[in-house]
Amino acid sequence: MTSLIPPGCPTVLTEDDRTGTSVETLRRAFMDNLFFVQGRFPEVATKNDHYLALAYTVRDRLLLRWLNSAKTYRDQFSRTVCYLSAEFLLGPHLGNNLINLGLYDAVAEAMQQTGLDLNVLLDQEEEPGLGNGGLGRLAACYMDSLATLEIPAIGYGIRYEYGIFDQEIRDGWQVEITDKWLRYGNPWEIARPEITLPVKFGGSTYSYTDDQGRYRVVWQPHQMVQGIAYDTPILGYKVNTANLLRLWRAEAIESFDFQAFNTGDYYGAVNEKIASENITKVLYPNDEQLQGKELRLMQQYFLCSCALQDMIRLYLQCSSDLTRFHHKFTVQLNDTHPAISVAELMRLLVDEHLLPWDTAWDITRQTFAYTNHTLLPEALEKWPLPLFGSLLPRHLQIIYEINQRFLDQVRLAYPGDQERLARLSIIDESECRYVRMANLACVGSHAINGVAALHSELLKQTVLRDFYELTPEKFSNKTNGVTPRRWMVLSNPGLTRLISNHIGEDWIKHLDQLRRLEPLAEDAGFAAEWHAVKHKNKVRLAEYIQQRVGISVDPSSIFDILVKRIHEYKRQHLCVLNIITLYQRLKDHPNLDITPHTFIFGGKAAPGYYKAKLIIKLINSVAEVVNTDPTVADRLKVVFLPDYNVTCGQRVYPAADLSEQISTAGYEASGTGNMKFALNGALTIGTLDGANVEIREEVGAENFFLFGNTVEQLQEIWRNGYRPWEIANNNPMLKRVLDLISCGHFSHGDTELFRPIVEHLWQNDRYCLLADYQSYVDCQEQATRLYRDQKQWVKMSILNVARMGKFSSDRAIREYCEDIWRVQPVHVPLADTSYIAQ
Ligand code: BZD
Repeated sequence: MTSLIPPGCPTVLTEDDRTGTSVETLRRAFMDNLFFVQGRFPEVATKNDHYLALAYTVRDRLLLRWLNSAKTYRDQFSRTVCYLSAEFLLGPHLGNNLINLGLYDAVAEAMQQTGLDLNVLLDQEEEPGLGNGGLGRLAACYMDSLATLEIPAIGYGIRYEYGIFDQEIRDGWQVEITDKWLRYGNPWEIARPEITLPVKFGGSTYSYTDDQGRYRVVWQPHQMVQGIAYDTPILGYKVNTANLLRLWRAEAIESFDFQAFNTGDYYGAVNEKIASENITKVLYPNDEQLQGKELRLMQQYFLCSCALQDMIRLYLQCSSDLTRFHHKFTVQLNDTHPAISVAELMRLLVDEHLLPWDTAWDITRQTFAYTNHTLLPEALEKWPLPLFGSLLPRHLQIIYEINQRFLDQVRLAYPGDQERLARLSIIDESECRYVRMANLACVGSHAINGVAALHSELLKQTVLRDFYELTPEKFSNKTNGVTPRRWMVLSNPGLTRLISNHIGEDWIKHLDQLRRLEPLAEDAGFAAEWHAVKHKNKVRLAEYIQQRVGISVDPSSIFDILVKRIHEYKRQHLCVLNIITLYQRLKDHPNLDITPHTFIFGGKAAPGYYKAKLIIKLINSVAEVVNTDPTVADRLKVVFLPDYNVTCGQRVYPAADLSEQISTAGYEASGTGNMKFALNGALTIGTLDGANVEIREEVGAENFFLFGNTVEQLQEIWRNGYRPWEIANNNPMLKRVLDLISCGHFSHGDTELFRPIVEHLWQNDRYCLLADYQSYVDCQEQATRLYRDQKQWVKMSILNVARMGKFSSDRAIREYCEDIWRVQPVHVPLADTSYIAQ
């Protein structure tokens, strides 16, 4: 193990204390932190003390790289990517940082010498759940890749006091528990109370002409809060680059408190404080009732205002010429949640920094790019005008101005086309009036992208069609990717070792190199090792299931896994229909020779989404019956893993045989779980939806279980009048399955409980479960039959992994860098600690 400090370099702190990486140094630094940071003797230290002492030991080693990165960027005034996202679903830091530092084995050894088990300490970490699902996790994978590729980047987000709720299952139902992730402190962040920025809300505006004849607008807010920065270093894999994740927490501004206090309104002052702090209190779940939630709009604006003010602050430290702002910063809008940034940057440039409108508009458009993550029309954000105007009166004026100028251009391009004008307008004038955030994002950005090839095509044909026709050159596709560091190296050490033993370690940074595994797919010895790794991972998951939910599952059965947020379009209930079909077959033919099958589900439902919660209840109800029926005799098992999160995902993906990616074609923008499964050697059963299409293209149609109607076929079905009841009446097994649910077989005789689900399937079936049912059941049978031929299955598994190189987030980030951000890597030189002395 080499020291980070070059020989001969004068050290102020001894290298051993903060930067050393030998086992002995790590062990000593850990003991030191246990004593001086945690204030504990080894005899009385708890697991959490041990975890924190280790976290601080690791953090010291991060800080060295972080400060060097910051210094390098500052010295070079490096072009920087700012990733603006209301969510960053990071997952636990400790293991990931150990992997990226290359210190995992050394620390494991140091802990062992101290009589501790690193795995136990890793389990102590409470993950920051600052995201709902795919969108937030994508932001985290992208931060990892940006640092690994040595791209200067800042992630800007919100430091929610409560992240996504913890899920408990009681009597089969989801119960939401608040996520107090900060309860025991967060060793990975550094508070920056000196980086504090004011954010205004409400009030009114007035205008005047200043003494230089300039038209000026002043916003007199009703409320003012301050954003305080909390910084977390994001280290790249085996590089010196550590980028910044800057999350903002809202706080009352003291002078406001005192004002109220002095007028004798003490409780008013306290209320003001509470109201301010509420802004970053809780992450909103991704349900559809978000529109109209004032606090949500406040959160969004708070994030954007803090982030943009911070960028301008950093810019002005090095240059006073704001007209070149977009040369220093390129800002990616992660969906429309931060789209109000477009109006905020205009406000800051025009009102506060006195730039002419046209100059400011040029800068703004060249600064922003927008990623869309959904095709669901009801999920497109829009804010009622009265709400928007009362909270952000100046922004509404700015949006009107942007819109007027934009619509003038549209009129020139499409004379007389009033309908198109109405569709393109940032203001929805139908019924009650709204601000359409996707329109604002499109108008204010120089680039717009979808997150998988199919999704990007459908965007152009559906929700963003008019924008595509107007400015086709802005549109591109950037297929999502996932980081192999967390999703293979950290979570699947067995597979990582096996692969690296055969092709070296380059694949971890250059995932295309996995191709070199292809010839090994025919190698019996390699296949046997591959199988052994998967089996071991399955045994580990089986133990976890036993301990977590008390269900014993057979690691030799096929592990068929569906983990993701619960939503009707993701069709968890289609999987349930297949389970009931298998159950019914076993009841009809008790001696039927079926492949022993373990179905594993996991995922949270938005608290306000009743149908999704009912689907969880249905899964658990079916599990209860199937798992205890003596006729089934352990050949079928159904498990619902509570509180699915990143930590749980790290256990689940490596243990999967079959990955369920069964959304209705045209609804899943991309999916990223599909990539994590395939990278860990699971075969996919899926529809032609989102990135499934590209995964199948890469791994080969013969190594992918495809079923279901395509987007075009579904369009045809709806055009001809979709009649799900006819499908059910003409398919005896399907009808029996639906009837079995309706008659209360899984609900202790209650015939009402699941009626909302079953009735919807009979009568409307928006997500076409019945249209895809038979194809799915047949495909499932084909997959499970093939599973009996382990030689063939393992070969397909190896080929899947070998051909998944495209789905690294490194590839995705390289594409963003080249096509959208036009940003180059900046090498951070090996640790120079000399300035620590200054
Ligand atoms: O984004 C998801 C899509 O559904 C996936 O198909 C895609 O792979 C990922 C990443 O691109 N979208 C979300 O996860 N969306 C949210 O979590 C969300 C959060 C708040 C409000 C609305 C949606």
